[in-house]
Amino acid sequence: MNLEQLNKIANHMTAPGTGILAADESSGTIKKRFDSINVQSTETNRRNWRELLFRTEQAMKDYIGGVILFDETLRQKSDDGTPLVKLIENSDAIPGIKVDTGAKDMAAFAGEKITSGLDGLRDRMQEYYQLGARFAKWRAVIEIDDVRPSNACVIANCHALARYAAICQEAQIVPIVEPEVLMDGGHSIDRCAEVTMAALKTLFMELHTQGVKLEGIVLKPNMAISGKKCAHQAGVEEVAEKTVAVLKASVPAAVPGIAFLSGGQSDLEATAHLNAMNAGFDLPWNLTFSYGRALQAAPLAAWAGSNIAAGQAAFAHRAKMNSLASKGEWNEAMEG
Ligand code: 5MM
Repeated sequence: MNLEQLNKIANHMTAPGTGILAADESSGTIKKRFDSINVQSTETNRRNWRELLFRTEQAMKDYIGGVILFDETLRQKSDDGTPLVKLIENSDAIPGIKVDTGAKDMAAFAGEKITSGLDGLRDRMQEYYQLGARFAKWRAVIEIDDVRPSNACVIANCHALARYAAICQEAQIVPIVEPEVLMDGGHSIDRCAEVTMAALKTLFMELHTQGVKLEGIVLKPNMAISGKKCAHQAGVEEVAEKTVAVLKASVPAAVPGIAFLSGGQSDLEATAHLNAMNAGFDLPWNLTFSYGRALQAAPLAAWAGSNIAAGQAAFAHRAKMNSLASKGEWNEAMEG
């Protein structure tokens, strides 16, 4: 393993002003997104949508350091025969691949999930590297209420994340490690912070046990945030302060970059929270975005299956706003 090279890739994707586009929706998820704009989820439409994003040239060059792809997209070509991976590389962004095979029901712990995909992963990694992927992503899903998550759920998911990360590094691929504590539910921000802290502490213990080099990973966590149904919604400053406190207490400084998921936050919330953290705190890591919905919701609605220019303009705008937030230089007036 060439750790210096892994570290360089992790830093490239999370450098101030730069973040990651999560475009790795699995077939079921992209169908839901397309349903919302009445577009059929065919292979061609999925290709057209993603090509639109990757051909937003200036925004891709200026603000996007990495793109997470689904297996299908990694193999697709545009109408003129250019592989989509090539479009990403041409804008100096790095192509990556989602390698987990989804969150499945856990045995013995009703209502909880364990992410699958370790079987055969070592072999799949070789092919993904040949196809151009230089980083990968694995997402664990942790549900939260008064009693959940169980220790079993947290430990099993963190163990799987660590084994995945070790396999990635062996194949010279940077692992994005994503333990997502969901926003769904009526829990308070303090309960979310408590569970997120426990998950991250377990994760870094497992990463250590499995021999993963922290200099060659990117962490993709949730923010500490109120549950969607919680009566009291914490404000921007409280989210920033509590998220930074959790991260500082659980993420070693050797990690080069932390790139948040948006998790169902509105576009503006996701940008404002990231900005407040970068503007208000001295941090030992790069702190940026790896957003799916908070980067794609506005352009998807603007595109609506046919309006390429409007879709690209909306994507360029959100990417720029989040780029500014990754430097703590955003304010709401810039939203126009
Ligand atoms: C883009 O969505 C990713 C894939 O989701 P599925 O496996 O459910 O299809 C997802 O992992 C995403 O990368 C993260 O949840 C972050 O996306 P958001 O929308 O939360 O920023």
